[in-house]
Amino acid sequence: MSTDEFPTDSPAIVTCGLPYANGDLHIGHLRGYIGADAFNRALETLGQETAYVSGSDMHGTPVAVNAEQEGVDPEEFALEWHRKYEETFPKFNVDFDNYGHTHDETNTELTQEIVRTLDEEGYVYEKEIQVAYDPDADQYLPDRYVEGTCPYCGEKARGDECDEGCQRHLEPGEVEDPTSTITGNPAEYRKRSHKFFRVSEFSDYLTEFLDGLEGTSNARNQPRQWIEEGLQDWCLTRDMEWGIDYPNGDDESTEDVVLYVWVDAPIEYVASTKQYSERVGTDEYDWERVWREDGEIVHVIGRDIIQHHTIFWPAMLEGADYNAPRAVAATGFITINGKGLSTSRNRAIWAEEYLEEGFHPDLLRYYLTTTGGLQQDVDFSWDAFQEKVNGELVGTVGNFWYRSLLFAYRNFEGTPDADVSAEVEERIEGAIGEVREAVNDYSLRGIGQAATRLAQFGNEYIQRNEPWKLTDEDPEQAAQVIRDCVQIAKAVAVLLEPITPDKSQLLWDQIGEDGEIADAGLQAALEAPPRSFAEPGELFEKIEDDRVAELNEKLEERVAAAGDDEETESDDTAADEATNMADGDTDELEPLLEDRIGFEEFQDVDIRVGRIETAEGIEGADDLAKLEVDIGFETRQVVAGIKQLHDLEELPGQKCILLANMEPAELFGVESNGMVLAAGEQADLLTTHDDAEVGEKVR
Ligand code: B3M
Ligand code: ZN
Repeated sequence: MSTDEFPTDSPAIVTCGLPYANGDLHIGHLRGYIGADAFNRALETLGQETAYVSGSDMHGTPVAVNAEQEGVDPEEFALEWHRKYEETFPKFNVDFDNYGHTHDETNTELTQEIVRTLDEEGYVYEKEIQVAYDPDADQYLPDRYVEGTCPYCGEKARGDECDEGCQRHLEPGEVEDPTSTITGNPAEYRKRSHKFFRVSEFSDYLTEFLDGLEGTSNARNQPRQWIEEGLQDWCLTRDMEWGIDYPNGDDESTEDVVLYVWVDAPIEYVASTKQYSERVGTDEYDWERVWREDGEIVHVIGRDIIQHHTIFWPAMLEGADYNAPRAVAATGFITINGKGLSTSRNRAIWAEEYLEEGFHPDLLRYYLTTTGGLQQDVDFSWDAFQEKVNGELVGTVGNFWYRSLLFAYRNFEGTPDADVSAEVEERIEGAIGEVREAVNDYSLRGIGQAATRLAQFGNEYIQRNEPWKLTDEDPEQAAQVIRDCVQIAKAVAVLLEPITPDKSQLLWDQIGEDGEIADAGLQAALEAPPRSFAEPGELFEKIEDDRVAELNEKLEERVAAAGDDEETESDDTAADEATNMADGDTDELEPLLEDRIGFEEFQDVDIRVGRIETAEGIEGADDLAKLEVDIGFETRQVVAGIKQLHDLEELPGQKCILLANMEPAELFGVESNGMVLAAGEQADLLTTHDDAEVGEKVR
């Protein structure tokens, strides 16, 4: 890994979290796979050597439990889903260079080799622990075979993850009040010997690693806290049959166990790269250089698996003498109509369903990558989808493309013979710069916005110059304007290609370019298009209101059929609600409120200048910080959703603005007595700039 900006001289590898091969893919999955695909394509446009790999996650209880429910052998079950995924991804233009699976030979061998190395290097030891057991089922209860309460946040949790609360990984034996998911009986505990990885020895290494880690801020800030709290060693084995065997076959203690799924799953990133290298040849792409020397490793993941990717995985890589990841970009969750996506309640947009409705994949790609920043939760509704597609893709991009190319075709049979004006060239260069910056900031939305804004500029440019009036009055000037517009149209297509690869290709074809726009690179945005082209067609189609009504109805019906019951709602957790400040979607400005209030009503709001005295994280709450704020008369304890977005150590001493007569509330067991005001995606804290004293009222 280098610390240079992209493009660098080292090859990159982009990965996305492996889907468990255990059920249909939905929009929540797609956000990650499309996001990583778009990022990889964007790197390519910068001229970065890169590859994009992933694979199906075949092992562990997520697969074993579901296969058991269907009465099928886990291998057969997982392979069937794997094959479906292989078919589905290309339909969304998710273009993996290699898509393997964790049960194949490459991954099995590599996993055993890496674990053997860790063992030989002294990073593995054996320990007797209490393991949950169900006497009726006569079975040990690893991971999803057991449920209980999270010892960190008190939410309902699975054996190995606090999936509904603080998202932490849980070690065997940690979940409180364990119940067997097989019989519903309380679990018993039995002594078993298991292998442990000395993660605790990597604290200093990981602290330094996190300081240099790129990607999203949540992937640095959360693990820092876990390290501060003290790292536990990590149990590497599980009492089950389905999985990869521990490498030393003759060791009795590992006879009845397999490796924990989270050991072999990330190794598939390496195995999949190796398969790619073997296919194209190491001269073309060298997996060992990437993973063992100087590759730029970029992991795109869901925010629920940050711990695996910023603690366990880099510790494994370091222990086995592999290269460290350059970036971990952790995406937020997807909600549907403001509520948690729930596969059991059928409140999801399924990948196949989306396609069957006849929507082009690029529309969803655009929606998912440009609605909100990467680490924000993104709400999907058919209404918002319609608004975004009709407004930005049809109204701005499509409209500009079509009107400028049609005008060029009708009046000049293609690109007019002229040089691009200095103004337009500069504007395009600016947009290229914005894309470069966005890629280096891991901001997909930034890429999309650079392209859409350029199209918007194109619309204004054509409107301002009115070429339709010029064709008779000043044909030369008309040619100039249209020449500029064709260049802008081409540039928008080039810039948008990582997000809308098909539509960009179609535009590329329409202006008479040869080959693949994906191979063209960002500089192509400034290169002259061919002289002549055929009559263009419209590339985006408006989504009509009745279509949206129909889709909403379908969604409501199937959620109702699945028995949506607000009483048992567990997807929208307290944690999610408490962190709205960090996650609020600020892509579009919120509309202004119509209702006016009088000065007296405003007087009811007591806003004060404060000074932050202390700031610390709240245990179990990933986004919340506890602040002590001096407001002149007294010091207030306030909970704010800013932990991921600010360096807490830098806050003491800073002035802030506090809503003092806010009803007290309790969040994660901590009283919040007021609200600090902030704006924007990064929770920019409001403050005063001159002589306002602590305690003074804001009017
Ligand atoms: N299979 C799915 C998840 O927990 C899991 C990812 C593995 S990535 C190495 O999101
Ligand atoms: Zn928890």
